[in-house]
Amino acid sequence: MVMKLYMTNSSPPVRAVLLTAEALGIKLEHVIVNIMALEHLDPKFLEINPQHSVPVLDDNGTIIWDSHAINAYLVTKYGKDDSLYPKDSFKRAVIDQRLHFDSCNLFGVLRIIAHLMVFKGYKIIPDYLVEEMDDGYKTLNEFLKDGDWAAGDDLSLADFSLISTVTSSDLFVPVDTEKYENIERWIHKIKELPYYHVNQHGLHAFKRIISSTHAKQRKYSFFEMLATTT
Ligand SMILES: N[C@@H](CCC(=O)N[C@@H](CS)C(=O)NCC(=O)O)C(=O)O
Repeated sequence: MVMKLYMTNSSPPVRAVLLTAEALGIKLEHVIVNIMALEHLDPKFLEINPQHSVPVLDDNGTIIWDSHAINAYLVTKYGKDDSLYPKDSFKRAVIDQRLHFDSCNLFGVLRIIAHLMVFKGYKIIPDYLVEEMDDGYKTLNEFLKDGDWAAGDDLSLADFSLISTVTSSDLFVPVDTEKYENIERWIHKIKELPYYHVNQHGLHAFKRIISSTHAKQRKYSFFEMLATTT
């Protein structure tokens, strides 16, 4: 039976799963959860995922949420090989570190910014979040110093999570490509993957949502802001 993916393709974590499924040649039935219409808070959806987030995978009754967990599951259970998520303990630990970095740092900050803009009516991104995002870019640029891909010399799940996040966060806090040229090189490389269009497609939907918020960065620094409020 075809696995179901509860999703909305504007979501960066959903796009990370769609990239993984494409890379593995897995077909998924898409079940759309409209977050703008708050369908993720519907009691029926909460029964499936009490964390009320997409993506959620339903593999014939086995429910998994969190894009990073879903991707690891898909490779482990359905991958023809383990290249995207190697069993080798050190290689896997490096990929896991990048995935947690995505979750806590880059996507973690993006999620807060998007939430403030889309649901809380903020028109200006607080300086602190811009600085946090930029610090994430700086770290990612370092990761990319020694290899073509986010976790070294080989394409892995880390690339799928991080590219869907970075191409989205770039709309709020643009990546300074002069400062972070490794990120620019990496983005170009990922765009050459034959299934990259999956991310691009959802990114357009994300762009449409956030362009309606007219988000702007602050023009003054966090410390200046503090000075004006004390
Ligand atoms: N760590 C989760 C994050 C998922 C997430 O935050 N998804 C957002 C959409 S981009 C969502 O469902 N937001 C609604 C909510 O959490 O209430 C993952 O990687 O799947």
